[in-house]
This record gives sequence, C-alpha cells and structure tokens, in this order.
Amino acid sequence: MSDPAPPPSLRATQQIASSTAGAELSAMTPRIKHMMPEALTEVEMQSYETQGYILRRGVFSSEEIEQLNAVIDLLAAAVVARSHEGHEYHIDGRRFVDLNDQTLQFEPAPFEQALRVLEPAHPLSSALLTLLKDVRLVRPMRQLTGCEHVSLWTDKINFKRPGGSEFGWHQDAPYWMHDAAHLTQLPNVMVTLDDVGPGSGGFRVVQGSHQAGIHAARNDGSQLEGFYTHNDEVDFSQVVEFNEPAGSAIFFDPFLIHGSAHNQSGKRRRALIATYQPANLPTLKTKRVVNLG
Ligand SMILES: O=C(O)CCC(=O)C(=O)O
Repeated sequence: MSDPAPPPSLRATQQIASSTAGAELSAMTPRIKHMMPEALTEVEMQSYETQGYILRRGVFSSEEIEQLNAVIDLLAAAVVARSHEGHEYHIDGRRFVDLNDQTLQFEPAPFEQALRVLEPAHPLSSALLTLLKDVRLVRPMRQLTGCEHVSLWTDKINFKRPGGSEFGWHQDAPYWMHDAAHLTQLPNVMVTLDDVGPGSGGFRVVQGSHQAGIHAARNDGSQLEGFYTHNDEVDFSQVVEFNEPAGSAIFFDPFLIHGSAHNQSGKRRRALIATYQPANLPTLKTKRVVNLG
C-alpha cells in the first residue's frame, strides 16, 4: 500500500510534558531499580484528552534498549527462518505469513525478504513480556484505561529497515471495532527502539483527530481501503512527527489518526507498539488473557 498523502507540513515534535519515569522491577535495569515510578501528571492526562497523545523521553535507558534489540534481532531471524512453514497470502501486493500465533508482514519489493511487522511478539520472548509489565508502561496505562489493573490487547514490532515502507494514515479503532466492545479503553504506547531523525520515517500523529470518532476511509479500490483514513480527513497543519531518541514512549489514543513515511535513511527505525486494556480480557489474536499488572 502506498500512502497517497501529500508531504505534510510537519511541525517540530512537541513535548507536551516530559518525564523520566522511574522504577522497574525488571532484571534488565538494576541501575535504576531504586527510582520511583512516575504516574502521568494532570497536564499529561489533559494532553492525552485534547491532543490524543503523550510523549515521554528517556523512559528506557540505552542499555535496556540495546539488550531488548539484541533479543528482537534473534527472534526476528528465527521467525523469518521458519516462515516457509507458515500460511502465506498476499494483501494489496504485500506478503503475509501466519506462523503459529504470529502474523509476519514483509516489505514490498525490492525488500520482499525483510520483515516489516511481527504481531504479536510477546509470546516469543520473556524479555518482551517483562517490558510490557514494566511499571513505567503499566502505571500510565492504568490511568489511561481508568482501571486498577490492565492486560494486553496486542503488541507488535515494526522493523522499518532502511528503505522500508510507509504506514498510511489510519486509526486503530476501525481495525478493532469488530473484536472489542471497549474501544475507548485501548490506549497504545510506542517505544522507540532506535534514535529517530528526520527522513528515517518517524512516527506521525494528527493531534486532536481522535476527538471526531471514526473518520471517513479511503476509497482507492485497495483491499484494505476501509482501514485507511481518507486524505481529506487529515488536517496537515496538525501533524506532529516524533524525531526522538531510542527509549522514548509515545502514548496515543486508539482513535488518533497516525502513520509514518518511508525510511529514507541508512539506519533501521524499529519500534514496539503495545495496546493495553482493562485486566482479565482476552488478547486480540490468541484470545489468551495476559494480565500485566
Ligand atoms: O511504526 C510506525 O511508524 C507506525 C505504525 C503504525 O501506525 C501501526 O503499526 O499501526
């Protein structure tokens, strides 16, 4: 799929409120174990309400991200090596493989062998599950779901290799509306796994766009047209691109229009996106309950 959007007039990343969040019980982070976890402030909560997102820089240290990336590289290589065992199909010219509980999505030509998206990723690595249970994610997610405890809805890793393709403008709610009755309680978080600079396909949102419910979809004849937001619905004056260091966390509303351009840089732009929900509810794909704290 190609993103038909004209080049948006990008605003500099806004840091609505920044916070170095604290403690994690993970074995990966002995150095900062003593720090207190930090709940979202009232200002941050207000930003989420009005703008549809919250950016926190420096949530995870470079050492933590480095360790996580080493795990991710290994598990990505392992699933790609086994992809011939899965069920292969094509949607809008892109190759997909369902392998056990995972869906692998590959880049379009000329990088057909390169993994683009892996979902869900947490069953493949205890380090990923540990990250999802980390208080630096769980505590804000409790606030954003309005629940005392949360579970996982879905999680994925987007790999965006050099030359990797764009993510067209879309909202998540239309993807999930047939599987979830609690659409407003499905907040996302993107954890950046590489430093992101201009041209490397940074995550973009249309701030405030979550307030208008589900926007009109594309009608370009593609198989997935119903899941992409029509260009006329995108207010380009409100686009924010996140060119942020690895270890940042961007919390965003499931109704927020978002996407990203292709990666023109020579470096990877990996990211983990996880969606939380109230506790004791089944995940999107496996239907297993994964309580996170
Ligand atoms: O990785 C990105 O830049 C955007 C990802 C995204 O929008 C998605 O996976 O739904």
